[in-house]
Amino acid sequence: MKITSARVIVCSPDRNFVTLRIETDEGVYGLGDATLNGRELAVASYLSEHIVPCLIGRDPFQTEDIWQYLYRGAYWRRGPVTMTAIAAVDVALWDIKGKALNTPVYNLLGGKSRDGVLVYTHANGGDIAETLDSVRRYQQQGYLAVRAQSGVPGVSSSYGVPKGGKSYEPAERGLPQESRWSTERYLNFAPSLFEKLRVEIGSDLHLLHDVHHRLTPIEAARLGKSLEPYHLFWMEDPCPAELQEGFELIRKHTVTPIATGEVFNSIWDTHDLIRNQWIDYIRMTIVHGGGITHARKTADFAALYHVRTGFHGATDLSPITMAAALHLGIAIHNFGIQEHMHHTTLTDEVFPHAYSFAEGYMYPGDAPGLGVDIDESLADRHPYQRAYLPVARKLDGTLTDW
Ligand code: EZ4
Ligand code: CO
Repeated sequence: MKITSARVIVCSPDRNFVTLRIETDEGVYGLGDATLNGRELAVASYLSEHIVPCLIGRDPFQTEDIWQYLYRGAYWRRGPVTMTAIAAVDVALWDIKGKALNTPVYNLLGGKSRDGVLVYTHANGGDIAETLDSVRRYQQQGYLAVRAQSGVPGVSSSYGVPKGGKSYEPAERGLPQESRWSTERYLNFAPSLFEKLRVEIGSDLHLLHDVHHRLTPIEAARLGKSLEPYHLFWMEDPCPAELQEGFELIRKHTVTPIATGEVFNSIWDTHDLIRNQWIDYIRMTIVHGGGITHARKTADFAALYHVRTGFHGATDLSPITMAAALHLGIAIHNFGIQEHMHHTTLTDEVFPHAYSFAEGYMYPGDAPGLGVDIDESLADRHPYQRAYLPVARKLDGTLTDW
């Protein structure tokens, strides 16, 4: 089997997505997600200008060699643009392998290790009462794990909380929005959110919370300690993780489990965090971390240190990445939980898929390959629109981590 052509499809069915479609001489094609939120066209051009010409004529079954060729062969390694482009190729090739062998991708990764993939979704509200309502709604829909975010009193906008009654979407069309942040107000407020949730909801529901890189290690240590009575499933991204040893300080002070890595793009970003057991869950996504080939290696490395997976699964990860995460998640032994933030109906129509949700778990489905397709005529009717993630400033105007 040979790769005969590949092309990039950029569309915006309610939000931007970049998709790579690889064709073969046997008529089988594969799809890979190449979406990097707010930097979409950089990856599209990396693929079409620099990668696609190198793929023609190669054997699509050689996922390892092609991965090494694109990683080592480029000389310039790592970084979100490069690793997202490599991921798109890698995922499309696994899709082709599955279709050519007439089997779901999870069978090529070791087969099913569990019945279903535990997922969590996002509850949010402007205040504690609204967040409580939102948590209850998802619990009624069958979710066993819910991430809770709430507006912070005295801060005009908060991460994870939608404006104007729409569902929450991190990127917005136009130029970057500016949001506000106060560590002091947040740290004073956050324990009262989880105290109320535990009093009203009880002990069984898994509660998660995303700090979104806003704290220093000692501030995160205080937060983790103050949340211990409410036994969170995890505290996510407590600090920016460029300084991996910062997590050692958090770890010394609290037993609240820690998840990080949604902005990582290589196993090297996880190295110290995992081998020192400073984290409990690794979130590096298939789409931004070099595809199924590299995510599998990272998960296997993590398994040695009792670290489980908790892959990023926000709306900027297309249904192709969601499917890839479900196939990998059902196969690996050290799976922890999968994020599931709902795509809009229009996004789901552009990417028809075999995966499904029932009673707290998701299932990749039994279609050959990844089980996701793209409706290109519908995609064409929703062209790319420039969009960015917000930036955040402290109350005095200092730019801080969003
Ligand atoms: O901010 O996906 O856990 N989920 C998140 C997301 C991220 C966006 C960035 O593109 O933190 O909301
Ligand atoms: Co997050």
